Amino acid sequence: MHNVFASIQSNLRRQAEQIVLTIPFGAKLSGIDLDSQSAILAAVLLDLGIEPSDRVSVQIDKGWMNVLLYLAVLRCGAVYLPLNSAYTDTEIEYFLTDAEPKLHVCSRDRARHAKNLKHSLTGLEILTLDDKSGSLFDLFLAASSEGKTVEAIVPRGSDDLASIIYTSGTTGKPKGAMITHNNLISNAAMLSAAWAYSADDVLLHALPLFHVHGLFVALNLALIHGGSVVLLPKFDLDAVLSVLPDVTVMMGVPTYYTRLLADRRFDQEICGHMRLFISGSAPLLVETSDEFFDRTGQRILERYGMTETGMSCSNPLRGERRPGSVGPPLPGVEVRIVDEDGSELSRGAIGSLEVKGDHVFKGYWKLPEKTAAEFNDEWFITGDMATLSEDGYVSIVGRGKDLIISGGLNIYPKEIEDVLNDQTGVVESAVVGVPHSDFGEGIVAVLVGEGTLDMGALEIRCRKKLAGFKVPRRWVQLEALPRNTMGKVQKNLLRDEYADSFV
Ligand code: MLC
Ligand code: AMP
Repeated sequence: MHNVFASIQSNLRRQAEQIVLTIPFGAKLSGIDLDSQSAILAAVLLDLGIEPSDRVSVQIDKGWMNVLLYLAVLRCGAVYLPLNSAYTDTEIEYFLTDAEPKLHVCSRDRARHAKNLKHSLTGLEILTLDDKSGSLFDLFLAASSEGKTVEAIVPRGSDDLASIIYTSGTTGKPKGAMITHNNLISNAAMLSAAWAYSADDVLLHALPLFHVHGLFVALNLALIHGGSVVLLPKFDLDAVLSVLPDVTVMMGVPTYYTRLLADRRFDQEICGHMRLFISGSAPLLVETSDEFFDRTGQRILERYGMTETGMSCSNPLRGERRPGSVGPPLPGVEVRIVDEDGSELSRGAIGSLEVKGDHVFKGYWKLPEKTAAEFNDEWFITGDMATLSEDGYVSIVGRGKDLIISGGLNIYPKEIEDVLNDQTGVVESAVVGVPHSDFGEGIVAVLVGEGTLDMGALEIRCRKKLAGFKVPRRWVQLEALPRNTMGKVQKNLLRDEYADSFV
């Protein structure tokens, strides 16, 4: 049995009577509650005709029903496809057209647009869900009162898909990363071994549930190997400070830690009992790591990964947690640094980071050629530039890909430039990321126009197409973009020029 839900169920049953999921001021569910209620929701999905390998796309608010839906989809052997709640209708239309889900579950305020889509997407069922209502919620209540449930877990092969998560790229449209049951089981096992994650742990979960970090690194690990989870709807400083005394582990993007440090209530006393603070998804500045250590006496444990691979490296739980480094590869992961020709470099040299292991995804949905292009034989090319020290620590020193990471969210300039270049009056554009004191990086759009461009109008049009976090926060018009002798836009010059925009 390779269905990852089987691993989750074993842990839920070990904790049958204990509270495994707590929503502050909301639901509290024991291991048996999560097991039995996900079985009821799975029965609903089976009645709706969901079969193994069918995609179920999900754009709902974070809450206990979100967790149940994730579990129910896995239990049915279907493929869980989470979508950022900030995505616009235009973005959602692309994902649904590409992934061809059988069922799309969305929040009620999204349902109207999704229903319009239904005409163009054959066979798509659309239901709504939040923690207290929605058409899927009604079906769940009805099934519950009728005593409907499923005992069995749909068996899956280790290479079968558990999830698809879309990730953008330097060229073209977002690609669906196909993540298998074995990817999830093996990565959770690696993390649990590396971090000594156990039933005694209580996880503070403030991350979104639509990305690898919140869904797999945090939730999946806790459900398979951990004790309980305190689930906050989002990262809210007051809420985080109020639940900190009740938890033992926190995971977050660097912005969470800089926001905590900016608040004087965050001190040694409030986190003295904490076992572990973990950071990832974006570089944790050495200054942040040091300031955190000075304030709390604890060193944040930084790890590294990506959607396609789950987690690859982690600083050690015991041993040196080295600021500026993401630590050695996890047990079962191999890493190497190569030059432009794909030949392995010696220790200390900067090159392209490649990884290998059971955690590496199966490929991009319906894109075998793009998949092949991201592999160097059996090594996955991460697109990150890194060094490997003599003692085996990896440091990410830059990106080989044109990528901005803002508040832990990946933003590919090409996607924004495509939207800007389509606007009347825009001749060309270059989008760059520059330091941002809260988000790590912030977005600047540099434009060349036929006349004077109306930046306000451009921003509004951008917002219609792109999720809010992708909309540039600074707009600049130039006579011409700086180019090198090959005609390539020199983004490094633009980054230098506008470096002070958000600090
Ligand atoms: C929100 N906004 C952002 C943003 N998040 N802008 C830039 N970058 C972000 N990350 C904008 C919104 O569009 C809105 O602006 C305004 O900020 C307020 O929105 P909000 O939702 O209230 O913001 P806030 O709650 O402050 O959210 C910021 C955040 C959140 C940092 C707490 O983005 C977050 O939780 N990020 C974590 C992302 C994550 O999980 N990454 C992991 C990816 S997996 P407007 O103008 O539109 O109204 C991965 C692999 C790995 O990378 O290794 O883990
Ligand atoms: P995503 O595609 O959203 O999964 O983001 C993956 C990317 O986030 C990686 O390729 C890195 O560029 C970046 N990343 C993740 N963790 C770290 C980290 N600890 N330090 C630096 N960059 C990171």
